[in-house]
Amino acid sequence: MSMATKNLLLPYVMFLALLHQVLGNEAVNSGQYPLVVSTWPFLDAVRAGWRAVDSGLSAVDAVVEGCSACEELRCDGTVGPGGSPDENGETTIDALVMDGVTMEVGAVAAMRYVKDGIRAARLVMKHTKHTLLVGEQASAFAISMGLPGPTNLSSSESIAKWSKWKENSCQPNFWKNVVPANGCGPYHPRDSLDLIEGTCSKDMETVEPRSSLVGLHSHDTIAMAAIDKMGHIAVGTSTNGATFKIPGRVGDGPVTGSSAYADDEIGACGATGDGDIMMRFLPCYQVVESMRLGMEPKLAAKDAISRIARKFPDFVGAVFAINKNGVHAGACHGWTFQYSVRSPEMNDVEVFTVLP
Ligand code: SD4
Repeated sequence: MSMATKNLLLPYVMFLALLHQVLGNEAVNSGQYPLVVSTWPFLDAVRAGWRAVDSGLSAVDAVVEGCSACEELRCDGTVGPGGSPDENGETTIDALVMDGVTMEVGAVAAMRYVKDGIRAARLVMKHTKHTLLVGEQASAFAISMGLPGPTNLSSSESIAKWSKWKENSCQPNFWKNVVPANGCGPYHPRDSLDLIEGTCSKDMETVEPRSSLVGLHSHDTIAMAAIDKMGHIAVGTSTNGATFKIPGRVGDGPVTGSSAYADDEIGACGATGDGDIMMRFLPCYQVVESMRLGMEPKLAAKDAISRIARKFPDFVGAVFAINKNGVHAGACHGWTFQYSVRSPEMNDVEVFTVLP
């Protein structure tokens, strides 16, 4: 081939090489996913999610398998049945699943008598046009769709914890501005009684720091994100909420954008901590939207947490963030946070520690 012909062909060859590279990057797994990430060192839950996604199942299947494993294992006592008794000693469940491809969500809140929170959430997503079912109607729906129940969700541990709390005059609790301030209910609004009976001096309230209610073992959620082999993203959460919650209380777990959020175009986020405070800020929606505007996962996570901390300096919580390329990071406030990751270059799940 003459030099002139070579020079003529060179741009064409370079174009072909570039095309191959671009198409190759699109078609070939970059090695950064599949990926499974969860809050806390819930190793077996992440392994279950990983087995699903590594065998070719979807990201939604992976988070359902992962969170379901945590429910069965009763991770930390705060996921699945048998933990976090409410003021009546009952365990109820909040759970959510979100598909980052379709932006469909299914969730259950304050669900009684059914232990399979994440599977119930997926049934809501798959078989209804709703997003969130609550309470006993959520239980009836889940049972009618084939989940086991009705089941007593208490355990000997949850009942023992609750009895001890009753003996301790129902302290700490989630009430404020009520009488009696330092005893068990029934409670009444303090302000009106103050006016009528002048009871304020009788019942001075000790102001509890929030951290006495929301500690490491009274308050954990599994929030899990998965990227499947197709690069699709999903998130799931499951929790039995806050210990000694007022019956009917729903936390951040089933609230889209608060406990978790996923958008295939951008990435995902999972949260844990004081859901009563966190759900006011939709931290996971914030994280994903910040990444959409160009923030790296680390900065997006820190920013979402500091927005809450500025208004509630004693709140306890954390988020993890992943972008669609599998880059992950975490941020926390009020406690040291750990999150777990399984990716193709790891032999097993690895735990990352984030300091406040
Ligand atoms: C809630 N956020 O119900 C949940 C529980 C939890 O870590 O700990 N999350 O408030």
